[in-house]
Amino acid sequence: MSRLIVISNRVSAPTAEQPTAQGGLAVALTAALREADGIWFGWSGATGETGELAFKTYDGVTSATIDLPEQDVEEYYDGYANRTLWPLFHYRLGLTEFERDFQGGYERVNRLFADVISPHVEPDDLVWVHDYHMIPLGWLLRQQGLRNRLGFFLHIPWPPTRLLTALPEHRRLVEALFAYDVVGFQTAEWLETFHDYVVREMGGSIGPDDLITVGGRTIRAIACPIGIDAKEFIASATSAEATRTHDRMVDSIDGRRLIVGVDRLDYSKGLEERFNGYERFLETRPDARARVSMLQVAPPSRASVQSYVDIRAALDAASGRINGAHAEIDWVPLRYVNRGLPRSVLAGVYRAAKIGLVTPLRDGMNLVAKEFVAAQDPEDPGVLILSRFAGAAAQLDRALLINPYSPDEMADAIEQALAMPREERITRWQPMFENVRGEDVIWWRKRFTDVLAAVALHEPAA
Ligand code: ADQ
Repeated sequence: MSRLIVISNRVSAPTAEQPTAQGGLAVALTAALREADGIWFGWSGATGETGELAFKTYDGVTSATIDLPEQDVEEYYDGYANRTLWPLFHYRLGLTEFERDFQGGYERVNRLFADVISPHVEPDDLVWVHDYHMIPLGWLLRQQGLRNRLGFFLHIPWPPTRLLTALPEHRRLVEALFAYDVVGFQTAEWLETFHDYVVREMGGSIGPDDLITVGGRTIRAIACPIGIDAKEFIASATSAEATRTHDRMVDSIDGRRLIVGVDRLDYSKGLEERFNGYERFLETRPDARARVSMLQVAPPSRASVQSYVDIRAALDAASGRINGAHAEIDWVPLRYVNRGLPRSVLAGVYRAAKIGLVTPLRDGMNLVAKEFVAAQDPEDPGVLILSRFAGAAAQLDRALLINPYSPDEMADAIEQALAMPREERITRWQPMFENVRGEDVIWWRKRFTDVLAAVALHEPAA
């Protein structure tokens, strides 16, 4: 069996300080790394002079991290990753910054990763690179002479060709993807937009069996939707901690129905539009105060980037406006909490909710939607209201799918969910639950690595 090498911006393998893997991706990859005796490489998250890779082995899993100088963090991470690629790939051209220095930092850090990692890769290893921070890494590893099977998975959407071409170095970025043997996207939709670029901009051709050829090089590009650690999450929804949280939530809403939103505080998650949709519901349904209460949990992220400071200020203003206009002495329409919650508490919150509002403007997948489905009581499940622009909508198509830009559609969907009879809620929830349980994160990891393991070793160009 080949070893597995995972490379991503940050490493979330368990350590002595943090012994349980955090999040589905960490769980799936940790299990695979343990089985395959692999290594997970990435940035330590610390700034400082770049020294040697720091290796740590905990509970059978080895991680290797490196510090990055402040300028690299500013240009590569805050800059090119979070101020250029993230907004562009989420269709937000107006928020995208085009700075040569950012691109320089991005290439420098990718080159550094290639330099420090390649001596640790053995010829038989499967190498799996993750996400938009590391697109050129495969090409740089090939420059070091690596002939290994190389895979890349994009966790975020692939943008339409007409948007992507606004990036001055778009061609160079996409060409680098052809150094990999397998490139994975979350949905068939992102895969199709990738095909469109390859055909229009590169004169490539799309063949059978997920094959794509450009010039003399053929790679496999697949749709491979990520899932959650379903088994663990389903179990945690009925744990003592989740049950305590559930009861606490139910007590706090005094017979009303709970609407819940849980997101990283990011403009792609459509939080401002969600608040506006809820506000429209309150304005147009005078009896709303007797019927609902909303909880939005959104821990701040990427606070060193101005657009994140701006979205936070906009949400503070919107929540203040909504509560100012609609609160009663004994009722607050919107509880807005700016911090993360432990997973079992989160599971209890989802289970107490009658409506899960998951309304990103654009999202590669969105695991919150899957967690909400997994946490429901099978006898009395809540209703998922899901943005049609989330990757998850392709699998969770029995949710109430809405256009998150429309406050009226959102208000109507809330009304429809509140009125939905129990039988219909069960009929909609059941197939979604089967999907979340079947296509979980272990399924995803296995599907990707099986495709990767089946490709032939790379032939260097003659
Ligand atoms: P993210 O944009 O970070 O990830 P998402 O899939 O929505 O997004 O959530 C990631 C995790 O964060 C979920 O497990 C969720 O429970 C957790 N989380 C969010 N808010 C939380 C809170 N307040 N407290 C505790 N936990 C919280 C990127 C892409 C997504 C893609 C994932 C995985 O943007 O589209 O689904 O990668 O590929």
